[in-house]
Amino acid sequence: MVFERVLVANRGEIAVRVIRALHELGIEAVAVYSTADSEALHVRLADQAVCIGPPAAGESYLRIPSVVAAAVTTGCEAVHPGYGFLAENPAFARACADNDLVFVGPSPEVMERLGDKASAKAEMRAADVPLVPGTAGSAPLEEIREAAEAIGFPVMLKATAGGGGKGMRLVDYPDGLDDAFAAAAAEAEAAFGDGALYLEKVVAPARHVEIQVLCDRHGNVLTLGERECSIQRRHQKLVEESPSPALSPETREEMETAVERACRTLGYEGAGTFEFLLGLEGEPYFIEVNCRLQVEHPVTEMLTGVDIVREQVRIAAGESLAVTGRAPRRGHAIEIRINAEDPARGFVPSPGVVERFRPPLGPGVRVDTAVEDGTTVPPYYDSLIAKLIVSDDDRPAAIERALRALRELEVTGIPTTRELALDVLGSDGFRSGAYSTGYLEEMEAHLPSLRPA
Ligand code: MV4
Repeated sequence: MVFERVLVANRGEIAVRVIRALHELGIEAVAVYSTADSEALHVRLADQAVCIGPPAAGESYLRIPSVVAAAVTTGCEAVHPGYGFLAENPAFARACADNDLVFVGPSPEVMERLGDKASAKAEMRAADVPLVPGTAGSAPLEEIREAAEAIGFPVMLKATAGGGGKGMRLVDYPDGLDDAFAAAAAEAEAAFGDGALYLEKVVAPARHVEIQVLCDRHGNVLTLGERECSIQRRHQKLVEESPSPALSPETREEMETAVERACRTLGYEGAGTFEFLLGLEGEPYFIEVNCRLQVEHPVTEMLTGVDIVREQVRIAAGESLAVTGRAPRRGHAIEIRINAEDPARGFVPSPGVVERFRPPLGPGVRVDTAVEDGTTVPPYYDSLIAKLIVSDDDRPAAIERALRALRELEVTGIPTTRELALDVLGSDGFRSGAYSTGYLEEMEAHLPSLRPA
């Protein structure tokens, strides 16, 4: 292996996940931490740790000079950004390169082209990936109005700099377009410093399905199938699974072929995720690319046996993928996110001290977490405290295993989304597989954990 020491520019369960991959490759791991995380598991598992600032992420995990300095002063050769924080920041990737650090991810140029959603769509159009009909790029109000009249209402306004639903507006009628345009542009300007908008036809009801890829710098591409991510609430995913109950083998192959073509056109390197909406007939429409490892990557690892984080590091070191084309898959995998949130209070984050954390064990069960008995969950960061991932021979068996494991999981001291997940996995709608992105909102009145006590 080309690397001896790698900086892990993250915290929580994903920092722990990356440190494990590094150690298995015989690589030393250097952690960074804020003063809120001095006792954290990722700090204890790392071979060295550097304090990079106070609790606020803007003054620690998001501060590019501090993270780069931590890598340089400890003699690291590469930086793994995890997800969130600086993971999709081209300026960070560039700062790494300027300091002779290998950034584990695509080039800053590719990140820039794909980070702009309108330009990402242009790249995908060039590679013949199926797109949602709409404007060719960002456009002024007059042009958007013309396009909306041509497409027909309802339409969706989206921020080119957006993602995760920020700066997005559903417009039902022509009357609402001016106000929605102004509101979405202002929201995008405030959130991203860029108010540019583009227009799309609305896909509804829709399912959210994403394709995982790994690409090396020698032109090899491995596609690892899809993850179905439609069980979400306000753009926070709760359950992910693979295979998607909504994908025919033909559509899956069509999507994987299209994504492979796009990766070659782009010169993509590293792990990436291509997000699609699936319409009522299961027809795919590309929406955006994520240039990073994703929270739900273990679903694919359980399904394929490929260690995505290990491959990311090997690719960054210039090695070739051992397997290319379509990754072999077996059975069915499901991930359940456990968040420190209070369902009784509209899912507000509920940080605090975890009194007891007893993870489930047994066949086909994996838990990714940085939480132990007595861990303090700080209020400054994401509320994700653990991911439970299960796999089994088929979907019904995987659901039963997930339910068994969820019942075994014990978290005391703070409220979590565990009960909600039990309700969802036990519901007829989830078991049928015929759910869309509106499922959780539609089910709210019927799920016991969501009824006020
Ligand atoms: C859409 C859509 C319907 N039609 N685009 C939400 C987050 C962003 N990444 C894309 N999103 C959507 N884009 C068109 N043309 C519906 C959504 C959407 C959604 C997408 C995936 C998962 C959950 C969602 C929840 C609400 C809306």
